[in-house]
Amino acid sequence: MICFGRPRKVAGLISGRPGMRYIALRHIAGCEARNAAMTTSPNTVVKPRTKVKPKVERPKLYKVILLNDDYTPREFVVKVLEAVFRMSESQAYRVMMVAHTRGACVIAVYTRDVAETKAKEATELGKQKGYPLFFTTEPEE
Ligand code: TYC
Repeated sequence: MICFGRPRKVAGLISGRPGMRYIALRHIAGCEARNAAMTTSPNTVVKPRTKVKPKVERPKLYKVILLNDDYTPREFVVKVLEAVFRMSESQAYRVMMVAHTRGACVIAVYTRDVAETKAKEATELGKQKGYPLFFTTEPEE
Protein backbone atom coordinates (compact mmCIF):
# COMPACT_ATOMS: atom_id res chain seq x y z
CA MET A 1 0.00 0.00 0.00
CA ILE A 2 1.40 3.46 -0.91
CA CYS A 3 0.73 6.07 1.71
CA PHE A 4 1.74 9.70 2.10
CA GLY A 5 1.62 11.81 5.20
CA ARG A 6 3.40 12.49 8.47
CA PRO A 7 3.92 9.80 11.04
CA ARG A 8 1.13 10.11 13.56
CA LYS A 9 0.84 9.66 17.26
CA VAL A 10 -1.82 7.23 18.31
CA ALA A 11 -3.15 7.27 21.81
CA GLY A 12 -4.36 4.03 23.28
CA LEU A 13 -5.15 2.54 26.61
CA ILE A 14 -3.06 -0.36 27.82
CA SER A 15 -3.38 -2.21 31.03
CA GLY A 16 -0.46 -2.28 33.46
CA ARG A 17 -0.33 -3.60 36.97
CA PRO A 18 -3.56 -5.16 38.17
CA GLY A 19 -6.09 -2.46 38.91
CA MET A 20 -4.13 0.32 37.16
CA ARG A 21 -4.33 1.74 33.65
CA TYR A 22 -1.84 3.84 31.71
CA ILE A 23 -2.11 5.99 28.65
CA ALA A 24 0.45 4.95 26.09
CA LEU A 25 1.62 7.13 23.22
CA ARG A 26 3.01 5.15 20.39
CA HIS A 27 4.69 6.53 17.27
CA ILE A 28 3.49 4.87 14.16
CA ALA A 29 5.57 5.61 11.13
CA GLY A 30 3.22 5.00 8.24
CA CYS A 31 0.24 3.16 6.86
CA GLU A 32 1.75 -0.26 7.19
CA ALA A 33 2.34 0.31 10.84
CA ARG A 34 -1.06 1.90 11.28
CA ASN A 35 -2.82 -0.89 9.51
CA ALA A 36 -0.95 -3.35 11.65
CA ALA A 37 -2.06 -1.42 14.73
CA MET A 38 -5.66 -1.51 13.54
CA THR A 39 -5.66 -5.23 13.31
CA THR A 40 -3.44 -6.03 16.25
CA SER A 41 -4.42 -3.51 18.91
CA PRO A 42 -8.03 -3.64 20.09
CA ASN A 43 -7.56 -0.25 21.79
CA THR A 44 -6.67 1.69 18.65
CA VAL A 45 -9.42 4.05 17.58
CA VAL A 46 -9.90 3.93 13.83
CA LYS A 47 -11.26 7.16 12.40
CA PRO A 48 -12.27 7.33 8.71
CA ARG A 49 -10.08 9.88 6.91
CA THR A 50 -12.26 10.37 3.87
CA LYS A 51 -15.06 12.95 3.83
CA VAL A 52 -18.36 12.07 2.18
CA LYS A 53 -19.58 15.09 0.24
CA PRO A 54 -23.26 14.60 -0.64
CA LYS A 55 -23.98 15.61 -4.22
CA VAL A 56 -27.35 17.35 -4.39
CA GLU A 57 -28.60 18.38 -7.79
CA ARG A 58 -31.43 20.78 -8.43
CA PRO A 59 -34.32 19.23 -10.34
CA LYS A 60 -34.69 20.44 -13.92
CA LEU A 61 -37.47 23.01 -14.31
CA TYR A 62 -40.23 23.23 -16.93
CA LYS A 63 -42.16 26.24 -18.18
CA VAL A 64 -45.91 26.11 -18.59
CA ILE A 65 -46.93 28.13 -21.65
CA LEU A 66 -50.39 29.42 -22.52
CA LEU A 67 -51.17 29.60 -26.25
CA ASN A 68 -53.61 32.00 -27.81
CA ASP A 69 -56.57 30.91 -29.90
CA ASP A 70 -59.45 32.74 -31.55
CA TYR A 71 -62.35 31.05 -29.78
CA THR A 72 -61.88 30.67 -26.03
CA PRO A 73 -63.58 33.58 -24.23
CA ARG A 74 -61.16 35.86 -22.37
CA GLU A 75 -63.09 35.53 -19.10
CA PHE A 76 -62.83 31.78 -19.28
CA VAL A 77 -59.05 31.92 -19.73
CA VAL A 78 -58.84 34.18 -16.67
CA LYS A 79 -60.93 31.73 -14.62
CA VAL A 80 -58.71 28.79 -15.58
CA LEU A 81 -55.54 30.70 -14.69
CA GLU A 82 -57.01 31.59 -11.30
CA ALA A 83 -58.12 28.04 -10.57
CA VAL A 84 -55.15 26.01 -11.78
CA PHE A 85 -52.25 28.41 -11.34
CA ARG A 86 -53.53 30.21 -8.24
CA MET A 87 -53.29 33.66 -9.78
CA SER A 88 -55.20 36.69 -8.61
CA GLU A 89 -57.75 38.07 -11.07
CA SER A 90 -55.49 40.95 -12.09
CA GLN A 91 -52.48 38.66 -12.60
CA ALA A 92 -54.59 36.23 -14.62
CA TYR A 93 -55.99 39.05 -16.74
CA ARG A 94 -52.50 40.37 -17.54
CA VAL A 95 -51.22 36.90 -18.47
CA MET A 96 -54.27 36.25 -20.66
CA MET A 97 -53.73 39.57 -22.46
CA VAL A 98 -50.05 38.79 -23.10
CA ALA A 99 -51.04 35.47 -24.70
CA HIS A 100 -53.84 37.20 -26.59
CA THR A 101 -51.61 39.91 -28.07
CA ARG A 102 -48.32 38.04 -28.51
CA GLY A 103 -49.58 34.53 -29.23
CA ALA A 104 -48.16 32.87 -26.11
CA CYS A 105 -47.20 33.59 -22.52
CA VAL A 106 -44.98 31.76 -20.02
CA ILE A 107 -47.15 31.34 -16.96
CA ALA A 108 -44.90 29.72 -14.40
CA VAL A 109 -41.99 27.32 -13.88
CA TYR A 110 -42.26 24.02 -11.99
CA THR A 111 -40.65 20.61 -11.73
CA ARG A 112 -41.56 18.40 -14.70
CA ASP A 113 -44.35 16.47 -12.98
CA VAL A 114 -46.10 19.55 -11.63
CA ALA A 115 -45.75 21.47 -14.91
CA GLU A 116 -47.22 18.62 -16.97
CA THR A 117 -50.05 17.95 -14.55
CA LYS A 118 -51.11 21.60 -14.42
CA ALA A 119 -50.87 22.04 -18.20
CA LYS A 120 -53.04 18.94 -18.73
CA GLU A 121 -55.56 19.97 -16.09
CA ALA A 122 -55.94 23.49 -17.51
CA THR A 123 -56.23 22.23 -21.11
CA GLU A 124 -58.85 19.71 -19.96
CA LEU A 125 -61.01 22.46 -18.41
CA GLY A 126 -61.20 24.15 -21.81
CA LYS A 127 -61.91 20.87 -23.57
CA GLN A 128 -64.85 20.15 -21.26
CA LYS A 129 -66.45 23.39 -22.50
CA GLY A 130 -65.57 22.70 -26.12
CA TYR A 131 -62.82 25.36 -26.30
CA PRO A 132 -59.45 24.87 -28.01
CA LEU A 133 -57.61 26.46 -25.04
CA PHE A 134 -54.12 24.95 -24.89
CA PHE A 135 -51.31 24.85 -22.33
CA THR A 136 -47.97 23.29 -23.15
CA THR A 137 -44.67 22.66 -21.29
CA GLU A 138 -41.07 23.20 -22.27
CA PRO A 139 -37.79 22.60 -20.42
CA GLU A 140 -36.11 25.72 -19.11
CA GLU A 141 -32.60 26.41 -20.51
N1 TYC B 1 -57.98 35.31 -28.15
C1 TYC B 1 -59.11 34.91 -27.36
C2 TYC B 1 -60.30 35.80 -27.73
O1 TYC B 1 -60.11 36.86 -28.30
C3 TYC B 1 -58.83 35.02 -25.87
C4 TYC B 1 -57.69 34.18 -25.46
C5 TYC B 1 -56.62 34.77 -24.81
C6 TYC B 1 -57.68 32.85 -25.73
C7 TYC B 1 -55.52 34.02 -24.43
C8 TYC B 1 -56.58 32.07 -25.37
O2 TYC B 1 -54.45 31.94 -24.36
C9 TYC B 1 -55.53 32.67 -24.73
N2 TYC B 1 -61.48 35.39 -27.36
